[in-house]
Amino acid sequence: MTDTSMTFIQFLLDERRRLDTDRDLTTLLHSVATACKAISNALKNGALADVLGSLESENVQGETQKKLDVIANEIFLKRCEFSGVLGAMVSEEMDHIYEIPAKFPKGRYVLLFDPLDGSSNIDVNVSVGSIFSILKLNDVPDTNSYDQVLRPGVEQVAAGYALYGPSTMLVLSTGSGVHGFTLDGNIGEFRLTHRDITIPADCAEFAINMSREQWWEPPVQRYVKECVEGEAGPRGKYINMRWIASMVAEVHRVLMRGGVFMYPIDEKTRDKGGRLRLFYEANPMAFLIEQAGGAASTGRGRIMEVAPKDPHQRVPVILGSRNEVALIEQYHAEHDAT
Ligand code: AFP
Repeated sequence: MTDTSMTFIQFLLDERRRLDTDRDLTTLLHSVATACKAISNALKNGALADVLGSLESENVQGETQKKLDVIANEIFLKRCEFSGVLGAMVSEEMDHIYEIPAKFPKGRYVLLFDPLDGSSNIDVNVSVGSIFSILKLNDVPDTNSYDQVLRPGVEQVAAGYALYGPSTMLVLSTGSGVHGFTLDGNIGEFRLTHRDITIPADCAEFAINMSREQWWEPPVQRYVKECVEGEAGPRGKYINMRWIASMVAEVHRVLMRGGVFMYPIDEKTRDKGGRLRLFYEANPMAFLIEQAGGAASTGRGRIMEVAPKDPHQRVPVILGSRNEVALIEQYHAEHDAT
């Protein structure tokens, strides 16, 4: 059987044999993949299934919820609680830690997830995704508080995302490289299509929401200005720009062809600590990017070393080709030294 025909569960079983990964992790990842397949199915009918549009409700972030935000969250909860290996779940869409129902066995794993990231793109039919991060605790956690799950990103044992784009892909790392799987509609399974994804150390593409330029810190303004100056500027080369407003799609592009994605702190987000959430956006993406040979920084330090104080806390995000991230960190250090 060649790699390209290997299904997701066959890949997991192969990793378990080769790397002695935990049987319970295999079970959990299979449940996550099933949830992503179900979400992909819920998305594809769009307006035909009357699942577009917003609800009256807001999530813990104070953001208006799309119908599909709630649908995707429910799918993750139902598909993953059944695995019998989870002690708790934390979701972008819920303000409380999710207690696994008593009818299911519990385990030491904790699943952190953003069930549908980029959901403001749903109604205009632009790619969205699901992001997940997995921690393994020493004991089944007490879900009366978040205390036991407030662990830094360096303690993740696995992370990944599903990208609901022209094709549906699942990208995963369990700490031994980054691998991509494409959903085969003929058999309803993810199949290995991208083994050992690696990011070029240099790039000529950046992604940032340019409309926020006036609020950025000086080192970010300096970096972006030099990118825009292109051949005539200090970079001496044309540097392209992209902005999809869907983190999963941006990170996937960076994994596929290099580049840097930035959602830095700015005057408007400073009081919240940034825009993107540490637990279920920044940390899992940082895990993948580092596993693929890239770098993931707040601008002043490694994202995965940020000590979490709240499960919904936000953090500045600068990730991608490692030499580019290093340059941006250098600009922050030079600015802070003045
Ligand atoms: P939504 O889930 O509210 O669409 O936010 C998506 C996101 O968290 C991330 O996926 C994007 O990179 C970023 O926000 C887009 O931010 P802008 O709205 O400033 O473009």
